[in-house]
Amino acid sequence: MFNLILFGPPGSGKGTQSERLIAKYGLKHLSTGDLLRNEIANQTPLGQAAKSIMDKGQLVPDEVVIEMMSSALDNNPQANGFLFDGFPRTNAQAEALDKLLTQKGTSIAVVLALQVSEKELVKRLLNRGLTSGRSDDTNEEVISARIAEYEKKTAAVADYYKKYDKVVYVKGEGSVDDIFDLLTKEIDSRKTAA
Ligand code: B4P
Repeated sequence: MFNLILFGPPGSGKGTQSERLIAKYGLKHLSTGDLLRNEIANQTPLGQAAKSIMDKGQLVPDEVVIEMMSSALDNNPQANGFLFDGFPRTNAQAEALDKLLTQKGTSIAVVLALQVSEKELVKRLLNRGLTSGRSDDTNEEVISARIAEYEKKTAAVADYYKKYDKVVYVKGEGSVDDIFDLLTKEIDSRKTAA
């Protein structure tokens, strides 16, 4: 099993690159953002509670996303590897993910961390907001709040994985194709070594 985390601030290209990476490597894509938006679309109690938090640009409580991720892992027993996108976003989530994967006899192979300037992040998210219909992408104040949440709670997750020497930083600015090439080089070198 090959499991990887695509890491980075909001708008860094996690969703964009995930789609291509899962197609190339046959991994199961688990995006907490997508799972939460699915709950919102289905008007579940979880989705209704999450929507107001997401609309403010804040993180949904750890216990909610951890439970959601635990179910998603259980629902995919045939997967030959997972790509985690937007998860973990806090150290508590990282510890929980380690436990869940250990229970399944596997672990994270690598954390690929996309680096993008704040100016570029805001530009991309406002641009996506023009067409995505995502309420958290249309308001610059909410976008700033999301970036601030990332700095405050999520950036430290990279330090958590650095302890295990699993973090690789990748330049997230440039063409989608060029960034994809950088990511695949990192993955291929680890898959060969594994
Ligand atoms: P997510 O759905 O994870 O949203 P994101 O971080 O904004 O998106 P992503 O990084 O995937 O977007 P991408 O760059 O691909 O989270 C949304 C919310 O859900 C969070 O704010 C939080 O409230 C909640 N949530 C999710 N997970 C959680 C967790 N674990 N714990 C607690 N709360 C959680 O795309 C951005 C734009 O950039 C696109 O328009 C794309 O086309 C463009 N783009 C991509 N690559 C580009 C490039 N190279 N050049 C130019 N543009 C590019």
